[in-house]
Amino acid sequence: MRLFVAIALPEDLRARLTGLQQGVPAARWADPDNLHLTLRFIGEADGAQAQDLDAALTQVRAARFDVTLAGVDRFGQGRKSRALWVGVEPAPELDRLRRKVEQAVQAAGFAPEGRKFKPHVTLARFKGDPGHRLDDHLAHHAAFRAESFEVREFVLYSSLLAQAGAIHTPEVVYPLSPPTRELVENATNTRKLKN
Ligand code: 2AM
Repeated sequence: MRLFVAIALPEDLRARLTGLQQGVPAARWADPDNLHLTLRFIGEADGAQAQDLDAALTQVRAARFDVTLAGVDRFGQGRKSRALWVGVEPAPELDRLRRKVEQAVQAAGFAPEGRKFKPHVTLARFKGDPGHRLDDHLAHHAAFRAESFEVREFVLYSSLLAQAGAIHTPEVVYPLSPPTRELVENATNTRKLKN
């Protein structure tokens, strides 16, 4: 199985992102159903490794948080551009979740991720030179900013590389914790004490 851990995007946000999936003829646009924010690419794993991974990810504890997608950019330069993507506004909670997921992945026996985390949502990939149309696209959508959304869970996906493109299937969903009543009550108590 080819696995990765990611944050799924709400349907209305994915619909909005499809508005950015045009105007670059050389682009191989990602299927709108597949648009996601990768936390960790795992790669090939057998059944036992997948079970260990699931057990470790189940231990991850984190609270819900908001994420805002903004800006467009590319991986690679000029003729060697490889991907067009939407960026993510800095969110310390996202980095914290990413670190916890990374710890869990390593606890399950996988090698550490060598690359720096650059949160993004890939819109398109390029095989050849995308030409000036990619520059035009980046300039035109530079000010793109979506409504923020609340991340309530993260997902372990399997990815099947098919002729028509990758098919991503959610295998396990890991909920993040909601703000608890207890915390609200504690906050009230604290205020009372101070008064
Ligand atoms: P990308 O969208 O930036 O290409 C599933 O393939 C997900 O894992 C993709 O979102 C992809 O990110 C990410 N990924 C990270 N490293 C990868 C790799 N070496 N091969 C394939 N996908 C990778």
